[in-house]
Amino acid sequence: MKNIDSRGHVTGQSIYIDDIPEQQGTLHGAVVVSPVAHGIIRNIDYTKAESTSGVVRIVTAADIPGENQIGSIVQDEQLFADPEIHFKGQPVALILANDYDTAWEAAGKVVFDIEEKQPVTSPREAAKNKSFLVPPRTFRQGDVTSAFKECEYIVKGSASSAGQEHLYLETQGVYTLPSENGNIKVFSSTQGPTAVQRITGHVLGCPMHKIEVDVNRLGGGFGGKEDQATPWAVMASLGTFLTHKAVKIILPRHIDLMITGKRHPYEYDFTIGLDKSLKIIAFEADYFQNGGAATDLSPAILERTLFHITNAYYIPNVRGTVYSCRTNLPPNTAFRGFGAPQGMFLMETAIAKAAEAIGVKADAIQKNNLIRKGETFPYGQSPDEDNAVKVWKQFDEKFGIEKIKESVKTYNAQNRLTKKGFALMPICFGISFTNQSMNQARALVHIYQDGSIGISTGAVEMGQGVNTKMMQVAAQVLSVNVERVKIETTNTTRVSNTSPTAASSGADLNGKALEIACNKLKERLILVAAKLLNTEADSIIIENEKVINSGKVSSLTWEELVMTAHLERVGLTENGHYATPEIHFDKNLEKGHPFAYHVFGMAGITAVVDILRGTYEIENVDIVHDFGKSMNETIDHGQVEGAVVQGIGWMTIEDLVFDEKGSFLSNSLSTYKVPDIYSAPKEIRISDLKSEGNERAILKSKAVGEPPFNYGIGAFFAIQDAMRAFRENYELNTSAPITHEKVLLGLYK
Ligand code: MTE
Ligand code: LUZ
Ligand code: MOS
Repeated sequence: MKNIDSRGHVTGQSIYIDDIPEQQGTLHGAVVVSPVAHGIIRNIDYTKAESTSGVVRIVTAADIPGENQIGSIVQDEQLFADPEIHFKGQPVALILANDYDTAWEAAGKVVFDIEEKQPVTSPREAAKNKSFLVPPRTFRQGDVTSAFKECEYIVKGSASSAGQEHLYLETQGVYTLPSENGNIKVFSSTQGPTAVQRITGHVLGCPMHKIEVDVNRLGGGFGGKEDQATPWAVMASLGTFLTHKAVKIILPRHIDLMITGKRHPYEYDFTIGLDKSLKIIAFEADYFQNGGAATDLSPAILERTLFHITNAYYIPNVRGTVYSCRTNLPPNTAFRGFGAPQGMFLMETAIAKAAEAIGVKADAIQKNNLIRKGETFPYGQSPDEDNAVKVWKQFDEKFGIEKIKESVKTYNAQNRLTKKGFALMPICFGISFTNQSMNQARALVHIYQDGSIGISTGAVEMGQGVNTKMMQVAAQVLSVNVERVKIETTNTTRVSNTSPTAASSGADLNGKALEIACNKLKERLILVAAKLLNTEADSIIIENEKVINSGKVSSLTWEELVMTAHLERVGLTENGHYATPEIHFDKNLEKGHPFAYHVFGMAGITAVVDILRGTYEIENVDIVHDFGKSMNETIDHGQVEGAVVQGIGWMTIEDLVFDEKGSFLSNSLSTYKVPDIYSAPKEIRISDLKSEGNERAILKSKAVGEPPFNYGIGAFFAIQDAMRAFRENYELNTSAPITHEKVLLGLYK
């Protein structure tokens, strides 16, 4: 089945927040933001803004009827800074005007009097001051101290990885409508409708039932709208609450870039120890996460880093500690991978450094340490499948590791001014929210009198194709043509208490809930059919819209069956509730079984470096990926391709630059480069791992949204492998991204 949104997207007919027809009298909101990163507000002068023609009202912290607090895990983030400012770009007020231009122009006329304080931007500096968002956490397995004594090789080092801007094509936005009795309808570009509903209620001081959140689709989220779509929705709702008018806020791109959080930059210290046979015996590391000025999702991201510190490997002795450091940057947030890429990056860096010191190729170490069934990750769970090893084997059969290495060698012998490099990147990603209670979902299904079907779930469509997958689930379970199925918007009035669509588990959780609801309806229809055909329920099946009675196709059509059921007063609406079974985790022991299953895979990346310019291209990416039994290969391959390109961007050209005062300098698309069609790999070949799939995955089709992001990490090592072909004594640069500038400097140190 094709993605149902493809046509609308390419013809411009898909509806995003800014495309919703405006109600008469709609006000436009502009956010007034702090001009400095740290300080105390002495005074704010709104006179010039207020007197701008077209400005209707200025909303400040003083107007909040409930609490000026939007923190989700820890309540440490104000909607409007009052009186202390913690990052540059922090919202302090909202200007409501008759049109968009007037609102943003007036926002620029606000005059601040701030007592400035020294900002902190480095996580190591914050750690020195013991300035943490939450206490550090440590995962352990075995005993590293005694294990290091047994090691033949011990390599120590430091590393860092930068942040990353989400660059969803649709910037943050919301449209709120007033309703009677103070009720508010919120159209939000959010991955978390319930978070918007709950926090709006909290700030307005009203129950959640007064707030209806509706999400049609997002023009991309990538985690950037898991938590950080909330403030704008709350501000607009507050505007509607105060003025009884519709309010729209759409962040201009440069404001969105400046004030929203990004992927967490990390700094790392590690020690890795191997025996003579290249088995990794011990690994020890400290991770300094740059959390920014408020907690946001940092504790959950910290946790996912710990779950992935050993990537796809079994290491008997491990100690990893993550420090969540408070700095004066915008609060960093969820981004595809959610801390796992940082964990995997350090593991691969440690392996590459060890390989460099020992004088072997990294893949000799990688291959030798892949995790197998029965072996445990530091958090106590074992993989259900031997897929790490299977992936490696299938990759070698399909693409030929030695063959690729030989061709790179030959190329380098024949070319002086360009050099090729190659790296392998195995991955293993745990599927489930690491917070157990979030692993639940609901779905609502109506079968209408004419046999058509309307489905609602808690899943949010953000380009990943979850709506298409939901329609497939309903059509497959009810065994009807997919044309009969309509997917409704994601709406808190129809489906309540949703987890955000995140952790790659949107399709699994909501699909399972939907499967349950559809099965209940199907059972009921079978009873009706049995009565009509004068037989027992267990001799009836519904298949491709036909009723089959003891193996024989009856004359009863789907439409007749549905209408009869309705006339017989049989309910044609059902709810499904799903909670992932068996998962658990003990935070005191830091052990348990947090994941429904794991997704495995491996990429081989070939890069070409221009020796004179320091520029590079990613020539090709070969992948064996564990889709389970993919329910939609077009969508799933699209997810892998998009994720790979995004991962490569993080490791190569995307460079966030802040100055020491906490100002974001690369806040335009001319200074912050994301991969475009020219810098994307010339070729991506994807081979599906031969697999039976996994029962915990929807229709055995494994979650695919985030895991393949991590393949991009291979580009960091492939590029430096090419550099070593030019300069034999080149030492691995462990600071990502490996920009063109760094390559040029590294070639001619
Ligand atoms: N694909 C597109 N096109 N746009 C997105 O915003 N977000 C990613 C991934 N793929 C994203 C995407 C992230 S961060 C997640 S967690 C998953 O999609 C969420 O959707 P799923 O749970 O349905 O896979
Ligand atoms: N969000 C979250 C996530 O709240 N918990 C998670 O475990 C997670 N994992 C990946 C992406 N988002
Ligand atoms: Mo994705 S980072 O879980 O939204």
